[in-house]
Amino acid sequence: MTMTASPVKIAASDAADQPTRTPELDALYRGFESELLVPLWTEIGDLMPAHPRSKALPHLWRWQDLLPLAAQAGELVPVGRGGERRAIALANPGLGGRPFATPTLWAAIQYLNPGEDAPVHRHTQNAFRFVVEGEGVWTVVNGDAVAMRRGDFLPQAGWAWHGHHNATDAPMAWIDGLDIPFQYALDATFFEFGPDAVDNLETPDRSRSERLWGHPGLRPLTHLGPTPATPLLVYRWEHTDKALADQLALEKEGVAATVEPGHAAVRYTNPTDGRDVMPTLRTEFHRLAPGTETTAVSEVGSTVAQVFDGTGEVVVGDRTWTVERGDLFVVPSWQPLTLRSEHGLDLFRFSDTPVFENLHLHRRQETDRQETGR
Ligand code: 1HN
Repeated sequence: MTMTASPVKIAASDAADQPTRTPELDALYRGFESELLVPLWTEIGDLMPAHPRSKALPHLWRWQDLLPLAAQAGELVPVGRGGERRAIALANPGLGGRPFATPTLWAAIQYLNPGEDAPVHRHTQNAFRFVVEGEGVWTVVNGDAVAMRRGDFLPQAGWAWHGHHNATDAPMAWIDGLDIPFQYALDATFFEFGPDAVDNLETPDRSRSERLWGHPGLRPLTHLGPTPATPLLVYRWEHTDKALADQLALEKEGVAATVEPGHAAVRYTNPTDGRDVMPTLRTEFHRLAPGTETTAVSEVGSTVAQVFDGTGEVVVGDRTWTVERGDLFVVPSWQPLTLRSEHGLDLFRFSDTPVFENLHLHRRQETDRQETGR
């Protein structure tokens, strides 16, 4: 077999315990290269840092920049079989131009014109939609048509059939979150085309999933055995909003109801077991009362967040941004996050935390920003 140029390049280490460079040592390293071998002593610093050093960077995308570009794609680019979705992904500037928001998470803005269908397909990737503004699209998951409206969170388990249909005369944009980069790294991905047209064009106010699963604390006796993964297909804004308002009201009444003073939060959970709605994705909604600053927290794993309402300041590692409705930002692994708001802030966030928890790799640390800011 002829050898092509070796992809392995060994840099002579300048670590203190290394031998001085000699012709013999160079020949040894060339030998390693041509046999596709890499000695640990030249790599250990990168492979085993003292704490996670993500290649992903903290980054902010402004909704006022994203939305006009998505609308322009709506004018110029059809949606249909092959491309499947008019979805435009956030590409983290540290990840080499791949459409990856973080090493594990995909995030995109998707846009559907009046009367348009996004064709039916299924994939092993877990997905969700979150609606920051507008309404008029029904996402049809395994034949169940689910209305999408502002503030709604719509999870969709891997391998569920799904297509979208805009039944109104206005375009609609929303965000998608998926575990694409994670499954890509694991070589675990399967995909299948379904019908070209969305098979159920009904536009019910409430989906079948809500009618069966959407009653707090009430589990249908028809489903005491194995239940579908992610049975509830939408978490409506009215419930999320009320839960957060009640937490802040209870805190005022002296009941311990918030994460920390002025900071209310809920996690979207599976109604049958109280766990995260999807095995790879954690999804939460956070509300800061006016005049709140959160404790800086570093966590293993990465987060993408979208401002739902209000304004505030977001600090991620050494970056600080002033944010408003629709803005999306990335928190790479182990970079401390602080939120501040003078007038109140509502924030949707998703992360890969369940992966790390299940693999016993999750760590969380409240941080003194002075000491660890990079
Ligand atoms: C997908 O199916 C959707 O169903 C959104 O809306 C984004 C990105 C890559 C592959 C499939 C959707 C996607 C996607």
